[in-house]
Order: sequence, then C-alpha cells, then structure tokens
Amino acid sequence: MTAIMSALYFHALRPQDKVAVKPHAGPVLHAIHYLLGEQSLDKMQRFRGLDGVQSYPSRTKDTIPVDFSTGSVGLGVAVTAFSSLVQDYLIAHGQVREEDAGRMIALMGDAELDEGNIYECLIEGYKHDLRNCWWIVDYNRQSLDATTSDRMFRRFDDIFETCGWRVVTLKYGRKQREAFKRPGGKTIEHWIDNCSNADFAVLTYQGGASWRTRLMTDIGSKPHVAKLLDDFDDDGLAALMTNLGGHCIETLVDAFASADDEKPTLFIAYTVKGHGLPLAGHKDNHSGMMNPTQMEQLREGLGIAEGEEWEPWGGLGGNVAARLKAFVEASPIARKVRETTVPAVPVPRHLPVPDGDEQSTQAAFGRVLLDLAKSGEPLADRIVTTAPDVTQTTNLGAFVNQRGLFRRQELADVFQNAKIPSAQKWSQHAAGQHIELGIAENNFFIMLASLGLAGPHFGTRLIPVGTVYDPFISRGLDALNYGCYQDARFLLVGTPSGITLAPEGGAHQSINTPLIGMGQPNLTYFEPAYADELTAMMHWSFDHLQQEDGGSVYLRLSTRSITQVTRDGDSWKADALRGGYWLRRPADGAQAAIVFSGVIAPEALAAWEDLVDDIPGLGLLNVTSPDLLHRGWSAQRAARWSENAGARSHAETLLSVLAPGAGLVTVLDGSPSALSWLGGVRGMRVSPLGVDRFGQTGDLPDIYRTYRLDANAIVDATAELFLGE
Ligand SMILES: Cc1ncc(C[n+]2csc(CCOP(=O)(O)OP(=O)(O)O)c2C)c(N)n1
Ligand SMILES: [Mg+2]
Repeated sequence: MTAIMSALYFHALRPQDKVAVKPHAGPVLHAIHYLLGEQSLDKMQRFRGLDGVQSYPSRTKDTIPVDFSTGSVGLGVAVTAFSSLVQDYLIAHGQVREEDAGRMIALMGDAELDEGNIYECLIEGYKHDLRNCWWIVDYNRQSLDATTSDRMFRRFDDIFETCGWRVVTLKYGRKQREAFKRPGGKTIEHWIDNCSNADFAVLTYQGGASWRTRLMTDIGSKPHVAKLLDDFDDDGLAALMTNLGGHCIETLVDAFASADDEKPTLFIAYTVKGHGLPLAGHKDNHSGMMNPTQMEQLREGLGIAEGEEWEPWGGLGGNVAARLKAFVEASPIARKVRETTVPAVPVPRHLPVPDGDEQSTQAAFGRVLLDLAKSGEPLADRIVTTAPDVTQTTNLGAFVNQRGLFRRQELADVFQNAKIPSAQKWSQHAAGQHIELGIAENNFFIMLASLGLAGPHFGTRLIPVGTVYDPFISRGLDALNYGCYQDARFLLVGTPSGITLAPEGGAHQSINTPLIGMGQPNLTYFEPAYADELTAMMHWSFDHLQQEDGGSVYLRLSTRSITQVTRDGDSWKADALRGGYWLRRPADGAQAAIVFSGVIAPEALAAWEDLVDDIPGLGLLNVTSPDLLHRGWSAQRAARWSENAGARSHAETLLSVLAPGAGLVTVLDGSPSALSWLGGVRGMRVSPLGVDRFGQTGDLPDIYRTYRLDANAIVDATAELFLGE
C-alpha cells in the first residue's frame, strides 16, 4: 500500500478526487499527512490509543481529512461508486460543475472482492452508467486467515468487464519486465504465471536461497535460465521475484496515467503482504508484529539514526530531504480540496398536516412529500428520494410523479407514450429527484450514506429520503451502521412495519426494528401513531438533518389506517418531539398508566376507555420515540458523574406524575423491550406487551388477539397489575 498510495497521493490524485482507504492502510494515510505537516507527532505516537490516530480511517474522529470512513470491508469500496452517482446527480442539478467532477477512488484488499455487496454495487453501477470511479486492489492474494484461492485468478476481469469496467492488471514491476526480456527471461515469466498463490507466498517468506533452489529444480535445465539466475545474488533474486507491479512506482504511475478518461477502472496491483519485512508472505502475518530486533534491523536498513524514527525526512541526506520535502509540498495531496461547512437549506415554518379522519402514517408520509413537491419551497428542490424497488408500495409514488426519476440520459416512459393508463409516471431525466434502485437493500443504505455526505463532499446539501420495507432494514443493517458511523445525514422510512401487516405474513412483519432504532448511534428513531405527529417529526427531521450536532432520522410507519384524534391545541407537540406525551393525562398520583407506541393507538385508547372508570386517573402515554426517551434517561443517569447532574430526563418528568409505586402496561407492535425498560425509571411494576415471536398470516383482529396486542389483552394486563401474580 505504501507504493500504491505514494503513486496515487503524490502523483495521480487530482484536487477534487476522493479516496476510501482500506482499513489497514489507515496508518499510511496518516503518515502521508504527517509528511505534509497535517498530523501531529502526539497523535501518531498514540495510534490505536485514546485520542490518537484511529486504527481505521474515520471521518468523524481523525483530524486529518478523511473522505470516507472504512472498517467493514466491502462497504468502503462500494461507497465510492455511489458517491460518483451522487456527483452525477449534483452535476445534473447544477450544484456541481462538470469540470469539477472528481474521481471516487477505493483502495481495497483482494479479499474484499469476496463481499457480496461489491457485486450488488457493480450491477447497480452499470444500470446507472457509473463513471469517474477507480478501484485499486492491493492484490496480495492473502486474506486474514490464509492465501486466497487460485481459481479466482482472472475471473475478476470477466466479472468487471461485463459490468462495463476497464481492468488494468499490474502484475510485474519494471525490474521483472526487464529481466523477462533477457535470455531465459520468458521461461521465468511463464513459471511465475503458473506458480500457485501459496507456493509464491512460501518462497517469498523463505527468501532468495529458496527461490534459487526452487527455480533451478523447476526450470534450471531450460535454456539460459541458470545463467540469468546467476546474475543475481540471493537478495537480488528475492527482490526480483517480488518486484510485482504493485510495488513498482513507475508501473503504478504509468497505469494511473493510462486511465485518463471517465470509464470506471479496476486496477489489480499485484503485491506481497508485508513486502520488505521479515514476515513478508507468511500466511499468518495478518496481525504480525515485528520483534524489537527486527525493528532495529528495519531502522538500520532504512539508514535512520536511533531516536530519529519520527523525523519526517529521517534517513535522507540534507539535499535529498529538501528536494523530497519540496516535492511532497507541491504534490496533488497538498492541493486537495478541503471540506467546508455548507449553509442549511431553509425548512418551511410549517408543513400542512394531511387531512382525513382516518389515515395511516405511511399514506400521510406520502402526502407530506407530495405537498412539499408542489410547494415550490427550496427544501423540496433538495429532497432526493430513493428506494430499493419499493417506491410505489411505500407511498413515494406521488412525489416521484411530481418530480420525476433521475437519470443522466433521458429515458421516456414507454407506457405513457403508448397512452396506456397508469397511476405512476416513470419518465427518467436529468432533473429527476428520485433515484430508483434495484432490490438490494445494501445498495440502498450505501446510497443513503453517499447522498447524506453530499454537503461535506461536494459543498452543497441534499436532503435524502429513503424508504424500505421495515423488516428488510436488517438486510442492509451494516451499511446503515456504516452511513451513521460517518455521520451521513438522511431520513430513513421503514414501512410498512410490524405484525399489523397481518395478511402479508411472518416474512414481511418486522419485530426487532424498534431495538435497532434505539441502539443505532447517530440515528433518531420515531414511531408516530397519527398524521399530525408524523408531520411534526418530518418537520423536525428536515432541520435536525442539517444541524451541526444533528443526525439521521428513522421513522417506523404503517399502512394501517386509524382514526385520528382531535387535538386541543398544540401543547402535545413539544413533548412528542422529545419522545412522548400524555394522550390522556393521568391524575396526580395515579396508580397506573397504559404506555403505547405507534399503530396500536386505537387498541390502547379503547382499553383506556374501558378501564378509566375503574381506575380513576388512569393515564395513557404515547411514546413517540422510545429511542429519545431512553437516550435522555440514560444520559441523565450518566450525567450524575459529570458537571450536568440534576437535569431531569423527559421520561422521568412524564412518569413523575404517577404515584411512586404505580404500574405500567406497555404495548407496541414490536419487541416489548423497547418500552418495558420504562419501569426502571422510577421503579414501577411493568406488564409488557409486544411481539417476541415470529408473526404469521391472518386478519388483523385475529393477529392482534393471537399476539396479545388487542384492547382485551391490554385490559387484562392492567388488571393483573392490581391483582398481583
Ligand atoms: C465485514 C468485515 N468482516 C471481517 C473483517 C475482519 N477483517 C479485517 S481485514 C480482513 C481480511 C482482509 O484481507 P484483504 O482485503 O485481502 O486485505 P489484506 O490484509 O490482504 O491487505 C478481515 C476478514 C472486517 N474488517 N470486515
Ligand atoms: Mg489481501
């Protein structure tokens, strides 16, 4: 990676290019910035320690410019392709100039090619006519555990070329190519080509003498070979045999220069893992550490005096050091475009609440977006919607009808042209604001991550809104985490959700997504029951996505149409946006409350009405965000050990109206543990209802009864609080 990154950062990179550096090459990136004077000695010395250089490049925690965080292999590769699509979107929308288009580059390991998300990305990239993307493979034929399979040799060429990529293989370094031209050289080249990965690794580890013995045994009798080998001493022979393309600066520089158009390009740079070190080639070297003697030998070999290990130009004579310093300071990385803070897109003061006595949160979501699309608000122009083949069934359709699908080259809606009636316009053009993806949720989440980094990456904001069937969040979960880890900003809508999707059956009914919403950092999860709650949450989200200390938002919605409540003013709203509000306020010191989230509201309300005469002052708490309530509560507990002690959490404020020993019945269409923890806030008894086994098909009343989510179950659970065990 040192040679690859030297050639890239000090030669080939352009100021507007962005690079995802594979996790284990993080130290090289930091070393480059150390040479530039942009990384401190202190942080370098504390590599992998608290406040030191992060083990893997991190956008949010490292202080040098990091274009993409990496760590989960495969994702840092695919993200570059999606960022290139985002760049194309911004160019088409006049937010970035074509001449400022950068290359999105991934530096990757060969074992990353085993990750399925790479191939999902290749297919999606081809559909969207991907350009300006380079993937550079450190092809050391080693993964973590061992050497990789020989059978894949050259298969990658076919796969990538099929998907429209150019493949540039850098197999031999300059020294090798020169030797191959000499008498006997072709025979050695042929031998290398047929050598297995494992054999090559073993010989590399063993060194020059072993190379000689093996080559003499295999091909020593062929014309001129013995003579050619004799021209090299053992060290020279080892250096020749491992002078692969990826270690040769000239070869790398030429290869990068050869790809000077916008065609996506895969560079397969052959390397040896641990090149130049005593553990080179050993299959167990993945976590290999050199011992102190080996470190000393390395230092001496590089001509660096003891105590000068951290000297940026250590080991070089004065003249060479000065020239190298000047070279580095004038190199492309020094001219790299730096990220700046981008002004926020104004959020309208008010979003109209969709009307209708009966509504589902999913339909209301579609209406809010449609109204925005028609509104002429600047915010509407920055919204980009995306979905993995579920645009229509998640109610994005109306927005897409208004704003069109995005595609660089116009593509007419053939059905529309043929005058065949259809509710959904499907014309694609450069001004479109919806990016339709194939059914691969990993791609969807990496797309959201890329869109959500438009501000820092391209200096212009987008407001990404993505919809996915709630259960299939799990399919793209690592990619969702990846987006959040780099603080990309997007609005994620998981819909429909829960066993409320009754006739659809267990495979489509999400159960644990509330826990995902609660557990995922940098993502605020809301579960609205009513259309006005949803509208308030969307309004809040459009602002939150753009705040310096904001984050992404996840809305868990439903297709179940429920009767809306009549409101007495707006006083509920502030509390709803903090995680919960009393839909029916309890009497001071009340002995019990029903606590619910989301679509189960009618059942909770019916149970409350059933019980309120028997349990005077019974409360009905609508938890709009188990996530915010829990975060606030645990943050307040943690704050007891810091300066902010004393501030009461919203959960505690809400529950403090009840009697200290009151009982709670909690209920939601999802894992009961999303709400049952509320009992711990003030030490109350809890009877938790929810779903903790797989669902199945059925009519809604049957399903609610079977899974104990109906009003009767809530009434029973409340009664049990008073009757005891
Ligand atoms: C998704 C994921 N699974 C597992 C790992 C653990 N891991 C780190 S590096 C690695 C193998 C890397 O091999 P390769 O990509 O060829 O890189 P090399 O170390 O050979 O340069 C693995 C399995 C990870 N980082 N991410
Ligand atoms: Mg490898």
